[in-house]
Amino acid sequence: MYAQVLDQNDSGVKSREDMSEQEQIFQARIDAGEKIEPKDWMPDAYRAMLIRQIGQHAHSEIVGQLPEGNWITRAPTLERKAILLAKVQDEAGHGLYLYAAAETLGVSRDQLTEMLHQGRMKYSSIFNYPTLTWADIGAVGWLVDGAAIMNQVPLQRTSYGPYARAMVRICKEESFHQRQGFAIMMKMANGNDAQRRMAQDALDRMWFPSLMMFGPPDKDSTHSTRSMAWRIKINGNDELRQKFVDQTAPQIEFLSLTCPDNNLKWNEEKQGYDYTDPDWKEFFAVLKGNGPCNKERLGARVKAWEDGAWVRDGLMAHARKNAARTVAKGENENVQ
Ligand code: FAQ
Repeated sequence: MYAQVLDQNDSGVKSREDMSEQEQIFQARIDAGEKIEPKDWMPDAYRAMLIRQIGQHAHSEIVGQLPEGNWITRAPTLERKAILLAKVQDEAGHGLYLYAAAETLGVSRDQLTEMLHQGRMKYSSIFNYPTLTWADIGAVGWLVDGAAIMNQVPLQRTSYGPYARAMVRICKEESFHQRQGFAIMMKMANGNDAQRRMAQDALDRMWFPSLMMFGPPDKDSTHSTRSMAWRIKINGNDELRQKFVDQTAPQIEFLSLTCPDNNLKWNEEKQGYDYTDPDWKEFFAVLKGNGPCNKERLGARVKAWEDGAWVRDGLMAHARKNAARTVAKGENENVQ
């Protein structure tokens, strides 16, 4: 059922004349800023678009734990370890809220997980890059969470109620994550020469992959037009990328670091920074599974799923016994 719905996920926008009466009423509700709730009628393609985006978002939160989890045992102080642990736990929580939001659309978490493991669903490209030094953990919080918030704050106003509500809490937590990342970067950038070099190196490696998080340029975006007509997405990919650059460029200056993009320059006329696009060939190669860590990340998720089978089996067996006990108790009471 889910795969069938996903297959109907074409990207064209219907003109009002081509819409059925039901679709017109639905579109009018969206245009009026109403929230769509799980039991409301919705076009199959709207449902599929949401399952794809929310599922991909949930997978990103879960896979996103891996590059940071890599540093929990190596955090430089007890305090930093406690903060990083809390952050990674938050990401797990975000994944769970999002899987729960997707489940309201009629797809189970197990189905979404299976699709991820089969390579039929994606997660954010950024998590296919390695975290090589402690400064990378700062850069992940500062740049990756920074980009995530830029994209997610508008999603609090997305048209699907359960997704919009999940985003409210997620955004609050992401904003703490971004600050902790920037705090690490400040410490490193104001530290000794070796620490400054590590901070610069982290920025050099993370800058362009962070810009990729917003998706391909609008002209190559397959879903934007339809997604924005349904107010699933509120902004285009390029608009949010520009906002991120405008927000981050002064922060780079504040840290006395150098952006790896030599063309980054304030443009008075457009009241924004000019910047170089990331290498889109690299982006699409990462999406196809050929990034530096794709195999490692997916391998870790599949292993965790397989290693956890006995826990799921145990819980299911317990649930079955409980259900049988409840039925037997009911039958006994009926007999008496
Ligand atoms: N990576 O037509 P569009 C986080 C795919 S959460 C991989 O423009 P759309 C928290 C796209 O799926 C980060 N794939 O797509 C954290 C489509 O392929 P498909 C995740 C990408 O959906 C921090 C194709 O390219 N955030 O970081 C990417 O309209 C730190 C064409 O693209 C969300 O998921 C990409 N970067 O716009 C955790 C937010 N970009 O599916 C731990 C919600 C595009 O047809 C540590 N999602 N693709 O096979 C969105 O806002 C949107 O889905 C976009 C993409 C903007 C990401």
